[in-house]
Amino acid sequence: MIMRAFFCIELPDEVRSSLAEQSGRLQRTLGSAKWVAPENLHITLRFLGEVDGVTVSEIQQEAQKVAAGCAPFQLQLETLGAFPRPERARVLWAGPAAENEEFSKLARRLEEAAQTVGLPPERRKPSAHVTLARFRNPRDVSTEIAPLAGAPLELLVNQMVLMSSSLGPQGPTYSPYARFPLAG
Ligand code: 2AM
Repeated sequence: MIMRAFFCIELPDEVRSSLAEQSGRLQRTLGSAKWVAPENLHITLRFLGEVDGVTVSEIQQEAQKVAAGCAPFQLQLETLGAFPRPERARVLWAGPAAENEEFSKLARRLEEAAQTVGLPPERRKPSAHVTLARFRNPRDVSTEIAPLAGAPLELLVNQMVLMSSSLGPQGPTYSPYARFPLAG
């Protein structure tokens, strides 16, 4: 068994629909890009890539321990932002205005877990964000970067999800594979 997978935080319906609405508005001004479908909006904790059955079972054991050691926390989505920077954006996102320590801790522990089961290290620093769009060619979105309408969108992060992803011509389809309640 080989599965494309990642750990993420799911969004409550009201946060998802608010982001979908704002994404729809941005779509009308920015146009051509790969816009993330509303049902696919999420906050990535750790992308695993293609993993085999043994790795999936081992990472679940490690994730269990991580979740047992982290307490639920609040996350506020306050602003639009862009990677690597607004003037040459490849990714347009919604997220907190500043680093969230609890998110960073959870992501750091998952990074350790991934390395424990033999996955290669992730070089990118984890940052809490919901990807709204990806641009094939970098573009200037600096005039769009602003606080989110109706901000802050608040969510209680009380579990993380191991998501499987299958890639199709219409884009990815995500299915929750396992859930890990934060119980620390
Ligand atoms: P993102 O959080 O910035 O959007 C599922 O593909 C998720 O894993 C995406 O949301 C994506 O980033 C993240 N991810 C990280 N590295 C990836 C990679 N090499 N390929 C695909 N997705 C990756």
